[in-house]
Amino acid sequence: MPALLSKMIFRARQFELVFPRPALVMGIINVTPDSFSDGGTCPDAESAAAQGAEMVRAGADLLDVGGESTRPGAKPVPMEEELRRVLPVIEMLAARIKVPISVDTMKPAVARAALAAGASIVNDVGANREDDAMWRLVAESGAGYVAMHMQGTPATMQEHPRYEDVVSEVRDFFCGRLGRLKVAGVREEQVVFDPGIGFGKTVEHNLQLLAGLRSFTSLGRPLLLGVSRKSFIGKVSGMTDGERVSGGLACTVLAAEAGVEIFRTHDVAETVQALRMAEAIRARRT
Ligand code: HH2
Repeated sequence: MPALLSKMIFRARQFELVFPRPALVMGIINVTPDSFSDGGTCPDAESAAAQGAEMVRAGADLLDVGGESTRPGAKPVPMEEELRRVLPVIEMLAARIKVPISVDTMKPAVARAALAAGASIVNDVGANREDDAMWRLVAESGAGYVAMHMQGTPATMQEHPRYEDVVSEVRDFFCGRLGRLKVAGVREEQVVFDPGIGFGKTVEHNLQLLAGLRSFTSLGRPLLLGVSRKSFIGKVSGMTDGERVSGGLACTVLAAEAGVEIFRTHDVAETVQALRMAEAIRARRT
């Protein structure tokens, strides 16, 4: 928990999260056959819900349920299929666990159904959209909203990522989105920002964003970061085949130091352990 941070509130329907506080861990449940790291590990809703309950036991503060892979080159999933994948899992989790459930979707209709099924946060990797239907839904439902930066779409984003200055362009994007969200009726307290590691970025862009995280903290909203098992970790470390957990933990500890409050991860127990150690040491700094 970095010192001297001013108080922030993140509201997501019935949940109110007050910062500064120990960093939060968001466990990833991908109900997809093709996610880059854990695709196919949840063959049915029951096993996905069991995995979510296990993540909560391991210390997850939030769960993120997704039914459409956004890995580079991924093809969009039809709405009916995405609904079929995520809704039973969200319903089961809402009946079994008490932590906020987020739905990882770019489709307003999926978000609407997920909120009705018990989700309280919309994790929108498509926050670079122009259409405001998602934001009006967030405004009317009182859901929390993760506004993630992406250049392009998952199908094309890794073709030619291009920035003059990736940190200031992502920062400008956040400022601009906050304005658009407010016009749509979303309150600032509902919003979390995410720089979108790997979404229309080269390895160098990802590293520059991780090095520049502090410049986003002055926006006054919590930051969420998703580095878990991503390919840039293998490229930097020269270990392209491994699961890349340790490299992700290094990013996590440094990002927590820079003021990131929420970590989206496949590896909940490891991430919780790394964060609690870093926080215990930081609390003793003079
Ligand atoms: N990364 C992925 C998916 N959703 N949401 C946010 N807010 N931030 C991220 O960094 C992020 C995200 C990609 O990871 P994963 O879900 O493991 O893979 P896939 O998209 O292939 O299902």
